[in-house]
Amino acid sequence: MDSRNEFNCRIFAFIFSTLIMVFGQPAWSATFYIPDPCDPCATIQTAIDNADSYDIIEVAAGIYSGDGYWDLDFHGKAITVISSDPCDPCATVIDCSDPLDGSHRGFYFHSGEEPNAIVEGFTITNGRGVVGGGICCANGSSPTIKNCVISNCVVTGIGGGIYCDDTSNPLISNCRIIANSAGLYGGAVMCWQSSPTIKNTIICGNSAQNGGGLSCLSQSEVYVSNCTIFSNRALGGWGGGIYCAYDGTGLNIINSVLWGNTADEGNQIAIDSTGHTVTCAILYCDVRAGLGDIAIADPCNSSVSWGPGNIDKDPCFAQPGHWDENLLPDPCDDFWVAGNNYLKSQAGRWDPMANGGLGDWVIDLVTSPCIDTGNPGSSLADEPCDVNNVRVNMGAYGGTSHASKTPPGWGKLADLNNDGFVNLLDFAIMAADWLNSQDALPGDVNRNGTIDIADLEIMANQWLH
Ligand SMILES: [Ca+2]
Ligand SMILES: [Ca+2]
Ligand SMILES: [Ca+2]
Ligand SMILES: [Ca+2]
Repeated sequence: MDSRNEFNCRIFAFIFSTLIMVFGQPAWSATFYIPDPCDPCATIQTAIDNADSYDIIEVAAGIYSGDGYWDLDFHGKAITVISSDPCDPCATVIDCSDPLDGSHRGFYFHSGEEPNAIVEGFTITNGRGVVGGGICCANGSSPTIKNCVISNCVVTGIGGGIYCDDTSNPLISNCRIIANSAGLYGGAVMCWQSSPTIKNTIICGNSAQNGGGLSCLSQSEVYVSNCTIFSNRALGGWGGGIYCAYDGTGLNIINSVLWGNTADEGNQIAIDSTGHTVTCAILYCDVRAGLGDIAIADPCNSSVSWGPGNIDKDPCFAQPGHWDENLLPDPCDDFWVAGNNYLKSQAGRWDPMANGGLGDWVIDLVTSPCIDTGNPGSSLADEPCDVNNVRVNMGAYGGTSHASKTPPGWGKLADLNNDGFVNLLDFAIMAADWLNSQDALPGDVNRNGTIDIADLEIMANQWLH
């Protein structure tokens, strides 16, 4: 290539990358609208079939059902399927219920999709089948699923809401996975040799035989941050909230709430490690009954890395949902009555129903112990900017613009182990990582990526408070 051509190539590459940086998509990408005013036969699936990389398919509010609106297949494309109001997933519904009793799910990713294959802002409901009632990710498919509600999906096998199989590592963020069920494993999410990241997500009111909420099996390395895992049930089995089993499986959970889950063994978490190696790290979480609600089948093979910063205190949800036993004691016909899992606060809690349904901040009589007790080194991200807000909250709304607010004097930045005091125990946690540079280390209280004298100075100022 002569120097002039090389120069032109570089200019083109610069313009291309600038366009992607500025607009998040190339300027020549197309947007398809569903319904399409020019083509009454167009469906979400025909739009996907006609789309090229970086195209967007925008779906208007409404309830969609039938061929072309369920079992949606991206064919490996890097496209975005988004509702016209992605902040209100309840307005745009993919209803998989089939009057002919067929089995359908919302999305089927099986062509190696990558994180730039995006589903955003939908409710996916009434899916049926054997695996993955709402969404199935298989064959190394790792899409992004955000701002979605996945509810009332039922499978006879595994993964009532979402199934991840064979090195499929989706990002699941800002979702609500509610009232789904699986006959065997993973009422909400099932992972088999897959490593999803699940963040800012509510997993509640789901059920399965094992792993009422989440099941992680066979070389799955699952990352859970800022999630609320509440009132899921293992019916006659292990792991009400989370079930982990088989060699090489790892569970990493931080800044999350595990509360009110039930099972025969391991109400909140069960590690079924007989003959297998399973690892589990839990830090800055509110776990009901603490280690007492975590069952380990074979402690010689597996371990729980516990803390720092775990607590066992009523999270004070604004309006926790509950199971209705449906007049009969048999749990199989019970149904979930949805609530909301915002944390009560004397300084302000977001109430989506206030102000005539537009949402507004309201004041409570108590403050949740999950407010400002997340990892001191974690970013506050989009939490309300306020001088009293010194740490990220635990639970699904921590790090979001709807995180409950911090009363004056409530947050203790340098209380690294959440025992209410700043003392030698906290210093020991900071000292263990001294001069280490890594994201979100608990002792990095000024959150600049390194633990050094500046962090120690902050701790010294709060010493013995
Ligand atoms: Ca019942
Ligand atoms: Ca906070
Ligand atoms: Ca402390
Ligand atoms: Ca620092």
